[in-house]
Order: sequence, then structure tokens, then C-alpha cells
Amino acid sequence: MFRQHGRSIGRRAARALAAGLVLPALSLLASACGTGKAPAGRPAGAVEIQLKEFAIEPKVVSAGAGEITLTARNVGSTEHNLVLEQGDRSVAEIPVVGVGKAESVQVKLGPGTYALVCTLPGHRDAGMVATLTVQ
Ligand SMILES: [Cu+2]
Repeated sequence: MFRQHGRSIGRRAARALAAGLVLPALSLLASACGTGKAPAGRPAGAVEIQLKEFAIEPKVVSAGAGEITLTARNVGSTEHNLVLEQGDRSVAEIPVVGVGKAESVQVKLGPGTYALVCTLPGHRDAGMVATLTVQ
């Protein structure tokens, strides 16, 4: 009786030990999957523009229709933003691009002509506007 009781505790302990060994292995696998998700390289539909006082360059960019990663790099000396407009509708935006920083936004676009604009007061009128053509 006593011996059997002892053995069942031993078995439970063995099971707990096994679980203790399996769990760290699983979490290791999970974290490996997490890093594996990062895209290897720039996607096909990538558009990169530069922001400065007071221009968006290049002035005209084009991309294929579909999922597009829009990246704005601020090479100027004050903060800017980037809004993608179609007509008077805002399609996507990067609220702030700090000096020396690059920020990205992903957006799915159909064929058409879009405007890339910095909407900070006065910046559009000063020249911070460019055209994105999607085909
Ligand atoms: Cu600006």
C-alpha cells in the first residue's frame, strides 16, 4: 500500500518533470516562429519618398495596384507628416515623421491618381505635394 502510494507520487513527479522540459522547448519554437514572420526584403509594391522643406521627392512616383508599403523619410530639419489623398479623401496617413526618421504605412490601392501631401499648416502650399500614379 505505502509503496504503491510512493510510486504514484513518483510517476506524477516524472510527468511534471517531463512537462517542465517540454514547455520551454515549445516556447522556444513559438519565439522562433515569431521572428520568422519578418519579411525578407522589400515587398514588390514599395514606394519610398523623401520629405524636406518644402518638397516631397520625387515629385511623381508610380506603383502597381495592390498592397503597397509607403515609406516616408524625413531628410529635412523639421517634423513633417504624409497623407495619401484620392480627390479630397484621405486614403492613408503617417501622422508624424521625425527629423532623420523613416516611417511606413501599408495600404491597398486600386488604379488611379493619388496625391502625397504634408498637411502641416502651410506645407502643402509651400510645395510639399507629389503625385502617386497606381496602374
Ligand atoms: Cu511638412
